[in-house]
Amino acid sequence: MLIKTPKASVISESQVTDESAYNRRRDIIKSMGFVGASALLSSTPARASFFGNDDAETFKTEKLNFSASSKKAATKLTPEEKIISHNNFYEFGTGKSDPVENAQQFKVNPWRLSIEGLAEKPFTLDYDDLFKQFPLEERIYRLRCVEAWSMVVPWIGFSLASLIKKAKPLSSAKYVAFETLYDPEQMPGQRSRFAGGGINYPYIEGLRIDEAMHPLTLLSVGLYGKTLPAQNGAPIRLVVPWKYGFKSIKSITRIRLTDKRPPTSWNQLAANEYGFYANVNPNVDHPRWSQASERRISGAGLFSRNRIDTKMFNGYEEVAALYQGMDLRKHF
Ligand SMILES: Nc1nc2c(c(=O)[nH]1)N[C@H]1C(S)=C(S)[C@@H](COP(=O)(O)O)O[C@H]1N2
Ligand SMILES: [Mo]
Repeated sequence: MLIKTPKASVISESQVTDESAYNRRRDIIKSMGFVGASALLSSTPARASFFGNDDAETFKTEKLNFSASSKKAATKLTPEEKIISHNNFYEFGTGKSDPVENAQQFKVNPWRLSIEGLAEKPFTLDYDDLFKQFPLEERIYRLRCVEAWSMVVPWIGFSLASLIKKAKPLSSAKYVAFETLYDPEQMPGQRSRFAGGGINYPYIEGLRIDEAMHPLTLLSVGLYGKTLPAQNGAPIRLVVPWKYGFKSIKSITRIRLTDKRPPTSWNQLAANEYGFYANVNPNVDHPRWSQASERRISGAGLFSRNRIDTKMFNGYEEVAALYQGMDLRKHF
């Protein structure tokens, strides 16, 4: 989300890096089973990766059992190879192809996710519990990044509400705070402020309790029928489809019920640009760009990227009642 303007003298260097990164990404996607990805580069000779390490194993995903969404036929999904190779996950680098390149060795099993704070029955889930404690369902949602691109993703998961209900929240619980894994050994972006885009790790996010309990709010453990790839936030991440993508925090280890509004990572970094609510809103521009439209990442071709109008609440108007009487310019 930070705009980089390279000096003329470094442009040739960054072009070389981009090309190597592109080849590396193509190799990883190929080794994940997307053989078709090679066709994109048919005119470019294979070359050694800038990052080396070409023989390293890629992160393994597994098939999930879930109830399929009935909306599938009606919605044009973003192709899987796009969803898993164009990512924001600053713990693995700030470039769009950094996560797929740098997260392949990420260890997610064992995992511990705790739900704690203002609850009668706090508990912890281990890796297997993430897939077994709650029935899994497919939810096809639009994901709108604050940077004005979007995708349509077939997530698999369960409502955050079912997890929170199980913990029996106290009536004093007004907000829910989320925290991503903190592990600089595995996450290169956490080793320095520069590598991680200035964020003070661990990445933290938050919702009001009524937003958290809304049936659309999902804890996702998979996409396209399988467990999440590392770069998409394995083993478990939040998906709040009516808010900008940065609210959908990845690789969560802690969920805490609290009576105070929790601090959030992007708001800490630039409060004038990223609010706590971050509801998708075509009428409130980012200070540095318009939010009236977005680039929908769709077809597999490099140039099949369409500009479409952005809708209020990303088209999920059923959440409007949550914000009745609030000035959404002030609470952006
Ligand atoms: N921990 C963590 N969660 C994160 C981010 C991040 O950098 N770190 N990026 C956010 C942003 S800006 C977006 S748009 C979405 C992207 O999700 P995707 O890569 O699965 O499309 O993840 C969000 N969750
Ligand atoms: Mo984003």
